[in-house]
Amino acid sequence: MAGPPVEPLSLWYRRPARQWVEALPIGNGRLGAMVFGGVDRERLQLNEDTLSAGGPYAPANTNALQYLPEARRLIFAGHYTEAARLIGDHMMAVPLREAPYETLGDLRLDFPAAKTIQNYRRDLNLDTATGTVRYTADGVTFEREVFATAVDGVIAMRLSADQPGRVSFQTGMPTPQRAGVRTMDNDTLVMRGTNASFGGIPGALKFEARIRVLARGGTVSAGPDSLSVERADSAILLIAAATSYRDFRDFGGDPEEVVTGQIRVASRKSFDALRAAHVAEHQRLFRRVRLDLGETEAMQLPTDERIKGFAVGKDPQLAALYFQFGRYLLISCSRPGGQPANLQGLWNDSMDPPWGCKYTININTEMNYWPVETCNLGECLEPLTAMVEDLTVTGARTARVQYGAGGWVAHHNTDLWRATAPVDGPPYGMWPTGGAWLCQLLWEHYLFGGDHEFLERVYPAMKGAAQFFLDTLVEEPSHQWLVTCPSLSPENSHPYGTSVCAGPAMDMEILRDLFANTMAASEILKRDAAFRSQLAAARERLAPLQIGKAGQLQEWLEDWDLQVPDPHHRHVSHLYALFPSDQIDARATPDLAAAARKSLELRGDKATGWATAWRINLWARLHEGDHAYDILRFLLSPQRTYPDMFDAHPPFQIDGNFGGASAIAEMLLQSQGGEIELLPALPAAWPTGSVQGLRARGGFEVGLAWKDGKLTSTTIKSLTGQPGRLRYGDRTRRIELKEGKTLRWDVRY
Ligand code: FUC
Repeated sequence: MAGPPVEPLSLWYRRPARQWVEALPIGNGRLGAMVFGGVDRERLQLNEDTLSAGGPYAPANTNALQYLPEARRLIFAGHYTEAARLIGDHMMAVPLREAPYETLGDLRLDFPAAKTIQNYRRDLNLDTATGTVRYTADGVTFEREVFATAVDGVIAMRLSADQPGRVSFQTGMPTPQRAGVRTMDNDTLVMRGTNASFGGIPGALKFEARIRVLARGGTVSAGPDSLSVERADSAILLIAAATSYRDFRDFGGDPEEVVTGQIRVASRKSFDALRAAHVAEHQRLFRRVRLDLGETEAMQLPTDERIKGFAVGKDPQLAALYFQFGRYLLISCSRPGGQPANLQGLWNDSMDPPWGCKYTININTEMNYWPVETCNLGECLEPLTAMVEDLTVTGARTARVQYGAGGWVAHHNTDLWRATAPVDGPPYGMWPTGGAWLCQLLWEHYLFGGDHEFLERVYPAMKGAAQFFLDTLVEEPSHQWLVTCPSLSPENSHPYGTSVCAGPAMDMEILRDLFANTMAASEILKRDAAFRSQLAAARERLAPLQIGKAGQLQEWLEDWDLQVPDPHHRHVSHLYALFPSDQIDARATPDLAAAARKSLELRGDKATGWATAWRINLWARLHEGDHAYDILRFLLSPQRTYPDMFDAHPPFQIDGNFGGASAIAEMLLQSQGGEIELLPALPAAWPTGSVQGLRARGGFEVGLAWKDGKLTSTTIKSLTGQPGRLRYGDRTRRIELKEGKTLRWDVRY
């Protein structure tokens, strides 16, 4: 029986994947594959990140504006279901759904049948971002290595054997797309197709995938749509794919030119050279953070068995593996030039995936990017930044058409075509604060890195988002607070038959951040003083955080929390103020922190994958390490983690992986509210350990070591030369380091 791989940061199994959530993901930010590792048949399920349905479209509802005053009147009069009906009839996007993201198809390799299989193992090495399948069939040991390289743009796979002339297989490329497959030049498979339509929007994209087989020894022969390799010593497969998508307005790219170019360049390099460049690029990002939570015997077991045992056993390294898997996934699905991580990152085997496998921006997309700064992967934010820039264009139209407002707005979802109008139905879609929340991630990137040019770049997006709300906030009748209306507290029904309402706490919290951040940015950039005062005045008048009669943080303007139809609802939107924001802080605002805690208790610990991950981040912010860990045990159980470590909503949704990685970082280091707090929520389950390379606001890189639950040493490197303050328990220490300088702090007891 095969034992574990040498590299402990590996996922590994003693069986091929039987279902998709057992297969292992690889990706170069744009092109991805799920590797099944079969013995008779290898399956690589392929994705290209611009292969969505449809083409450019403008879904804003041109009738909506005339109904806006009536919708507001009904809401303020307490006629919520009537308001929801009116909104559903007249104010939703056309079409009502957005463009789904779709699979490209599969690469199949069929191998000659074998009688006996021994020592089977497949693994995914997170440190080299390489998948390996190894087994002995009838006495011959076969090996497949596969990776997706961001350097050369292709997926490369090598098939080899320990005896000459034993590598034989036949290829196939099945796909549910409208596409044809043919062979070329006796060594290449070409798939050409056009994307699907959706909701009356015709498919506008062309796409092409190419697979070139380079065999050493043996023969390669071509049939009409498949290649056969017979008795080779080894073979290399190079896989490229592209669509004609250039941006949300332009689908005139030439996919053939892209893929032929990539295959041509990659064919001239050896497999080892491709791999060396790939590994170096991956490790440039991946190796920035090291986490050691201790090692136990459980590490000898395959990953799926460890997931089954995590909740009950002692396996701290599995939490470290989960953390690093989150970082691995972000590097693999969100690189400059590609699309942002969607609901499944990059990996989807369906033409009709859950929630369209696109961008749900009322939590899920933001959660995907929670680990980006703390876990030292700032570059991976770039696709999201670029998407927000697109949304300022499409969202300006939605603001004008549906609200008669300036600036830009994005509701709860978007897609490849950057749709911004309210979709799916009033209780989900009628929420204008999605774009504003995305802007918070851009500001955080500035806080963590101090990149002035970046702030220059994103300031117009922040300003435009704020402008929309200056133009659309309205006075609510009881206190004359400024509120959003119509809106909702994401997807949670209040006691009056719908979620549609005015001024939910989350909106107020997001806008307090958006306005404060935009004001701060305008000051740093020395511009828009008059606009800044407008924001300050409006911010003062936003509805405040309120504590309800159960001592909970109120989710709505009214104290409805105890009368809701679903008291354990997955969304904990009003707790945005505690995490990811810092408006509620365990030390600075203890009363509000107690209220947030009460709300968390009322909601309960167990929820869908992402909602479970959010709860862990929140408990970490309350400095409750053991409680956070307790919920992590649930997240890392088969109920919320598939055998391949993908998060189970269920079904698979990648946000839980990213939220979980973020939560582990929050347990070890926090930097909101002007202090860098060391081990703020360390659970008893991790008494001894160390971490290097976590990032803190103010431009710091932090290393920590602890023993018997106590911090022993800290190294802190300043990347920007800004001053800061360290905290460990009650001890604090001011730091002033020049840019690039490191300080070591050994705590004495
Ligand atoms: C939101 C959540 C669901 C799901 C979907 C993609 O609507 O409420 O749980 O995650 O996004």
